[in-house]
Amino acid sequence: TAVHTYAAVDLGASSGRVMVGRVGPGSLDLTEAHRFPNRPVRVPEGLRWDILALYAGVLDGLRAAGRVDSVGIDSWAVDHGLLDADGALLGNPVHYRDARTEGIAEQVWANVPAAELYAATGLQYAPFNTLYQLTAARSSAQLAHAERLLLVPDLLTYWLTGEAGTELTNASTTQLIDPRTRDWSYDIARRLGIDLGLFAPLRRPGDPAGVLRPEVLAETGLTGPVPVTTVGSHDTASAVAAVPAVRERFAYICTGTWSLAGLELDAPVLTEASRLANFTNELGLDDTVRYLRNIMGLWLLQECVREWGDPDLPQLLSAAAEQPPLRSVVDAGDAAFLAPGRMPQRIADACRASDQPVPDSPAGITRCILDSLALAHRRAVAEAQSLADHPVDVVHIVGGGTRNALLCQLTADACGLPVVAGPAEAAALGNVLVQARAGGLVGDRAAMRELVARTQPLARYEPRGDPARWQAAEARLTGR
Ligand code: LFR
Repeated sequence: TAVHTYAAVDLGASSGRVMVGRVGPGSLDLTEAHRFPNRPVRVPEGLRWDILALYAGVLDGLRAAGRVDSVGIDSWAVDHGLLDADGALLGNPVHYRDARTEGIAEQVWANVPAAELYAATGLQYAPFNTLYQLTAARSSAQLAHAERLLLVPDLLTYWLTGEAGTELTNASTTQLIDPRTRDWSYDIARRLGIDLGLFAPLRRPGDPAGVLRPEVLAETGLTGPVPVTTVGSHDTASAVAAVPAVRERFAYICTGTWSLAGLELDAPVLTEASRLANFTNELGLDDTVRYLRNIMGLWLLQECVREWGDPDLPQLLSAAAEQPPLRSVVDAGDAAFLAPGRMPQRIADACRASDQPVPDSPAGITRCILDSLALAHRRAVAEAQSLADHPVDVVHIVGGGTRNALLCQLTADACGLPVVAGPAEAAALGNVLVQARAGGLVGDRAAMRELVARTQPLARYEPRGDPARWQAAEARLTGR
């Protein structure tokens, strides 16, 4: 038939899903085959991913998906498993919110100054970049016994196919890739004592990644051969690939646990001003650069909601919409919010420390979070345009946050630009489209985006009110 079917495995920080995409000439639809929770586990040695539960979820999802032409896998970035000489996994992958990287960056910068590191790798400072994780682990027994390091999607691909590779868009989040050559930063790795021999050969979105092993076929009830295709295995790379921008110059915000706000560029911006503004140059599809800033995102709200015992979300959001606007804001880019736990108290503390009213109800705190996110979106979108000298006329919001109409409207208001919201499952769609493109079913990146724009429901939000209010709120945080 003219319609092809693809399984997209998309793992987020709080849930994983296996989606089925059907692509035909001019058609694209996506359905959910299986969704499962991703529950990190705290053991005596720290916070770990339950990688076996995730792999079991992937197998259940493939069984539910049924016959597919190919499979692709994406997940969050930076985290990895270490394998021994027999190819067996050494321990549970460490969660990027684990405390082991505290104080590590300073040790790294003593060897390679932060400015030099940025000029070489283009990566914003985040304590969890793989580079810092490997430095934190340098005298661990596990690393001493490791022969191979596989990033999470590459590890799952290895378990499915028996073939090991390192996908480039996700590799770019390790801080060991040079965004100009799109190859390893050999000099940085050498100076920091990181063994690049741990990494399997680089592969790019669209490359073949093997076929499902016979045991996997037996477990999932599928009939082989079922190829696995390399996609933009960093979820944000897949999500950016599915931004439904057609002709306009656009900024994007990928929303979910994180908000990743920025631009798609042809070349990295490695200036000192860019480093100080903490913008990252991650790699995207087709040698593009994802020039963006990490903002805490809906993590702030997820953690509060967990603390409040899971109240009804739509009700909470409509109560938040009734709250007075911009009463108190916090810096949603602050790494102080990275660790789990006590989030309502930490937000209250931040308001107190900046001499603002302390929100005291769930609705008030929720409004403070959404105003703060919109403000952080505004700042990232504005600064990216000026640092990259790349003006835009529209902001695309993709990912789970598109379901939060208040957040979308506040973002339009704060940015003073129209917002186009959708699709919610952008990462899965980008994953599907790269597989379809590898199969010759869709053309270039522009054609992929046009197909998303034509087939997926999108909502448009016009900016309202006076953007000067947002300027004033920003001044409360920056003192400018
Ligand atoms: C989003 C994301 C971000 C990355 C963070 C940690 O899911 O992949 O892009 O910075 O998770 O890996």
